[in-house]
Amino acid sequence: MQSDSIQIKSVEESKISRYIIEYTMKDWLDLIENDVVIVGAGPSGMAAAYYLAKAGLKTVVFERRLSFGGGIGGGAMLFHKIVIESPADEILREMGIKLIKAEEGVYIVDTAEFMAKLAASAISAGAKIIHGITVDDVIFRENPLRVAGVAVEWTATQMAGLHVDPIFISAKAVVDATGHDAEVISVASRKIPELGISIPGEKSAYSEVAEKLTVENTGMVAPGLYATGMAVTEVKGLPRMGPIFGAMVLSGKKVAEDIIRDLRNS
Ligand code: 48H
Ligand code: FE2
Repeated sequence: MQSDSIQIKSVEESKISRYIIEYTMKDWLDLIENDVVIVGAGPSGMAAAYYLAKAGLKTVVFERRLSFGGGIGGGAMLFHKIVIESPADEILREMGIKLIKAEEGVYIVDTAEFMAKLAASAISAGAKIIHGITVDDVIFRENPLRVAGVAVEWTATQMAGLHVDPIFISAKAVVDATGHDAEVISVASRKIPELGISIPGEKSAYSEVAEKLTVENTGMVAPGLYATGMAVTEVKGLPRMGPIFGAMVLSGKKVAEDIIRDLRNS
């Protein structure tokens, strides 16, 4: 069967498979060693990835799901608008995200546009985002004591409950951007008690102070291990802020600035 109007280049099935495997494996070989591994492609993780990659650091984001955005897509009660307040609007403007002004310094954004353009900005800046991967442990070193990378596994393998060992990925800095559960810091605190991390857990809502506290407390929690976004509220015992996202992108920017400074000084 041949059509006269459209000439689509034919590619054999075996070639399609070869290209996919060959180019995926090239990437994976390159992903073994990184400046920064970010766990979670929510608002804080993607904002961090954008600023880290923009500064020239080799940055990879591992995301458990097959989508970007974390809690953005669900918004509040599944409504498709979210609230952003100054000065976070500057970050969104930089990424070309449309803002509707609700009042001085308070803006409304579409969830789909926010997710898509955050991801596009991080990728265009040079960050790699890999979907369908769950981080379930960290690598550590003694003398000096530090976190030196992560253990990764297919999310599908975990969901199937199969006993499959992970592979290890090294990084000079690991960022927990996993949201409310602070999964990476939680596993590090449990399995490496020498790090001295104790997790008080997030408090109930107090939006007016929560955002400022979350951004201020963003940063290193142990050598090589950083918290951003809602992971900060969990690890530092801060109140939650509800469906407002300014602090998430500001926290992502702050963790990036801290890592850039720390890696330059080391
Ligand atoms: C790989 C993982 C793993 C893992 C989780 O929840 P997120 O959106 O996180 P933040 O902190 O960037 O944003 C929080 C925001 O969405 C929110 O919930 C707010 C502002 N709440 C306020 C309130 O009061 O409730 O994204 C985390 C991402 C998700 O995409 C997860 O799938 C992913 O991380 N993830 N990926 N390995 N172990 N754990
Ligand atoms: Fe939340």
